[in-house]
Amino acid sequence: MRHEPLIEPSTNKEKHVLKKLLTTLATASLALSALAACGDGGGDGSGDGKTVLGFAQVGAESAWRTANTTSIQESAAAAGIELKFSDAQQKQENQIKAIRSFIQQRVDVIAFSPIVETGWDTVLKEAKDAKIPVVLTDRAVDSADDSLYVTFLGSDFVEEGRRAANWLVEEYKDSDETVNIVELQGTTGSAPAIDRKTGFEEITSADPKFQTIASQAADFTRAKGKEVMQAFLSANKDIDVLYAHNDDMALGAIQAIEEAGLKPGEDIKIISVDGVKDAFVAMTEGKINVVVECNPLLGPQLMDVVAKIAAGQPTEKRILTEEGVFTMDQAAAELPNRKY
Ligand code: GYE
Repeated sequence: MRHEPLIEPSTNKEKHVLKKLLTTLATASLALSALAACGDGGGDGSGDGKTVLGFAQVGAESAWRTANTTSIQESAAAAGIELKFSDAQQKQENQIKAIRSFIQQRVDVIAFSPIVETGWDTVLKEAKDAKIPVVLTDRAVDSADDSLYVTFLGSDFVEEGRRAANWLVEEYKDSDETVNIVELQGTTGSAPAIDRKTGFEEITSADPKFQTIASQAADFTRAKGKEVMQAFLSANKDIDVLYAHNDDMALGAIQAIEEAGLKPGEDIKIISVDGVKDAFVAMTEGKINVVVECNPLLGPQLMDVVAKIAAGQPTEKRILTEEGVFTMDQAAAELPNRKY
């Protein structure tokens, strides 16, 4: 069967009009690809056909964060994704600026790890209006409008808090005495600080023998962990357990405990979260009792999501990372496997 042409010019004039139309279309398409190659159009900021990802990182506050950054940089390179990376140095305003700059540069996808949970709606609406999809990694935002991001890839921090408390319940199952707990919280207002506290309290509040006698933010850093632990030690005579929301704060606190003439891991039992190499070393030395793992190596999963989005494929709204719990007696066997 012969296919009828959609437009069949019969007269010379019609032929001329059609020729002109085709030339105009060809010129327009050339112009469009040139625009895309300029780096500010067509949703391809690089011009060499690569997907461009703008990533706004929290900072470099902990070993976890450093491992997370390396993972993202290495996986982007391996996946052939062009990465524009910005470090907000633990300031929300810097992260907002970075996101605005990514919008201006018209990157294909924006990903970021929100320092705190709230205050993102305005800038996320700007990204949405510019039709640039946003992926949340590691930390979530607290927003009523979940259309402002495509997916959230990261850990379940509430569950991590529960796992930390479950170890405690097991450790003290045969004792009726009061257990005095001090807590070093992560950055105030951040998802891991809020959720790790919530999950821990959910379990410990079921038994009145568990008493949290002091709880304060130490910003996820070693220096602050040490400083706040010193304050806890001088204000409280009888601390049984330290629950630190991350390893760096626990490692800082260990210094304070040792300087006070006490034995970390014995006089004061230590529960921590993350699972970085130095924490495993501390466990093999008997100074940390248990570490709840939080995996920073999100890069490969993030690049998969970015590639899917760039290809117009659907993604799940929530992507969880898989994690375990490690106790002192398992530390030596696991230490050689720790990459960060
Ligand atoms: O636990 C801490 C880091 O958001 C899960 O941030 C992350 C946390 C991690 O500074 O070490």
